[in-house]
Amino acid sequence: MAKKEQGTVASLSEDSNEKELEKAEKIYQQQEIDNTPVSGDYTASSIDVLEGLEAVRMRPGMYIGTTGPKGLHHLVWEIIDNSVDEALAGHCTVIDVRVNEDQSCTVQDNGRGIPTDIVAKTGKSAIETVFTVLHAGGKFGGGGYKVSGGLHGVGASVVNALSERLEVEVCRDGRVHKQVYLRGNAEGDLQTLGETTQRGTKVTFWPDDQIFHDINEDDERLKIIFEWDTLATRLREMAFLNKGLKIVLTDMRANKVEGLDKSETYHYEGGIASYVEYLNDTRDTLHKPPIYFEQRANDVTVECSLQWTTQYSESIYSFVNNINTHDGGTHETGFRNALTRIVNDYAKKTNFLKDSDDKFTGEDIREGLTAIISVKVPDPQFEGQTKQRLGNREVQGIVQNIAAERISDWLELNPKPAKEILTKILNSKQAREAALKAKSLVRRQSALSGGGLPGKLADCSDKDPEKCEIYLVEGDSAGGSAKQGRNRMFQAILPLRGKILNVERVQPSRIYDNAEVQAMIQALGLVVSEENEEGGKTTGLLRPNAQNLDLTKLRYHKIIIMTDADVDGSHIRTLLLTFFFRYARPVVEKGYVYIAQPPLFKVTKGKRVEYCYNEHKLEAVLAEMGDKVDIQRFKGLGEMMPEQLWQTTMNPETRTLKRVNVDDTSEADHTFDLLMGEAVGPRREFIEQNAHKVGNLDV
Ligand code: 28G
Repeated sequence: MAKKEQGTVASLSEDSNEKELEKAEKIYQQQEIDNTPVSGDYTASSIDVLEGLEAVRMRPGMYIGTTGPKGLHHLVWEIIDNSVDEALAGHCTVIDVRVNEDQSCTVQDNGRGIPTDIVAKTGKSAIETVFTVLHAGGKFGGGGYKVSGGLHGVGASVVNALSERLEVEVCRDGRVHKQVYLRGNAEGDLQTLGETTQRGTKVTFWPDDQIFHDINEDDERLKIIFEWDTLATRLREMAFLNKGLKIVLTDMRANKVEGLDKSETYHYEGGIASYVEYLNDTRDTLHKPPIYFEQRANDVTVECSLQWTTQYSESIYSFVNNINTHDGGTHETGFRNALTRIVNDYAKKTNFLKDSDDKFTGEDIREGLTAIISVKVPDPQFEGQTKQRLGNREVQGIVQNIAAERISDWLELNPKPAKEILTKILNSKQAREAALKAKSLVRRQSALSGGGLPGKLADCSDKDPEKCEIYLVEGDSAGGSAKQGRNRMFQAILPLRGKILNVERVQPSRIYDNAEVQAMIQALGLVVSEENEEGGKTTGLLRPNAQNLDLTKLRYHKIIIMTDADVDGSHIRTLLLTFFFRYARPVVEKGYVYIAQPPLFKVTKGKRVEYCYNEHKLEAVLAEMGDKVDIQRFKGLGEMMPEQLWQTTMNPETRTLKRVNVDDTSEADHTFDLLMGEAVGPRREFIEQNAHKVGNLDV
């Protein structure tokens, strides 16, 4: 069997139910495989020869990232961006998005319609220019914001190049105009079809199978199709970020299969304040409605909304020109600085903090806070490895000034909720101080008992984190087999006893009280670096959603969760994933967390032995081997011999690992609240709504 470590999907399960939830599974998005076609004789000199859209078909990855699922959906985002630009210009109020039965996609807006007159530079109509001339990187005709990919608002030609067929219909000046393209080339001239009283643009495209495909476990080529949840999440977000804009999503495929009208409308007059309400809908809030303000300064529009909850995690999401800036940047820094300063000033002024007291730290203040920061910047500079951090220096001061003034105003005008908020903040300050004391106590104790590693860890001999892996194993008996079966050079084993703490329901400082969590923190080397008062570095406490984990202290770059393939096993896996997502998210984001895939069946015929990892594979093997075979079903890891466990699940040459990866943090945040949090009603509802999808899950 080939070595397979490309990730697939991890799943979560509900407490006492054998129900795997597809939506929860979406938290851990499939790791993208970049199967961009490689053209053998593509050399520097041939770049000059490449004309127009051929370049896009030759190197699709350069324009849309990947030719996997992400790239396919990127086509929709590019087309929608043009409609959103038309909305931002004040001419479009409704965008209709449809996935059709034949796996094509239609986007329609009620904007002005793309002009039909000839553009001097190209000698073609504006419509044909938009769809056949590549405008990568720059702004075109004053329309469209430039964003991280450099394509935003000018990507229609890229979509056209990567579509087997694309049809555009424009209603403008009382007439309907239509043109069809095949793989980027106009099939004929722009036609005038007839008269209309409507205005707007409608585009249908059929993604090219020659470009887009995926690969499954058996290395078979698969067609990629549009996914409802991916489209719904992004379109909902778009509607939140552009208040008043109405976006309708309809899945015609579902309509055919189930006879249902699968359609959702996203339309929020409250904009990002509605977004905060949506994110907090399962949390208890300290005040209603969320704080909201919008203000413009020097061509930069700043929009913020914030609301405190009784939770412990901090959920701050920032956007620039409707694009999520996962790594923050100057706008987020400006917001954080303003918040810390203004809350401390107000606490002093109202005598909540005495002059002799230590100030609140930013983290004290942000505990339980949900906030959205959305800025519109004419010429954004994106920095960092993934270009997801805003770099424009001038934006920091602008956001800082606006946020300071408006948050301060709100506190002055709302003394009652302000007091609730300060009480909560004081509480987190005190919990932090108490936990720090307790932690240094624990550290002193463990130093006395010798070394910082937990006793039940069977460590590996190599010390290079890049080469090392740790198996987090459910139960002592499986832990024993794993210890005997492993390669002790680079594989460490940490057996975990019983249920892991549900970190979603305890105060952050209490996670250190739990023995299993404590063992994991020590074994993995989960360390937080904080700046102290003197500007030096000290070790801090793990905090939910904190980004300051010191990854250089991490002892293994493969953290492999190995649990039984049953209800308890999947519950333990969920609890572990919750811990990593909340308290060590950078580790998940780096792609260091994996899920082991132990076999479910062993099929023996004479001397031949086959291990099967799912029912589908079992059927295939049985069909191939014919009758009178012996089938053994493994009920748990503990049933396997050490050698068997090594061969099927731990040997890098033969095992399959699933890599866990988080694509959409805000949606994952929301889903974890739902699944692991305190609100029972919404959780039940969520499970009921998603239970029917259980059949097609990959457990
Ligand atoms: C439905 C799917 C995607 C669009 C417009 C509207 C205009 C436009 C689009 O102009 C740039 C600028 C002038 C030629 C602009 C209409 C000004 C006046 C527009 C879309 C190039 C293109 N009237 N709506 N492009 N022009 N919707 N939706 O693509 O010089 S693209």
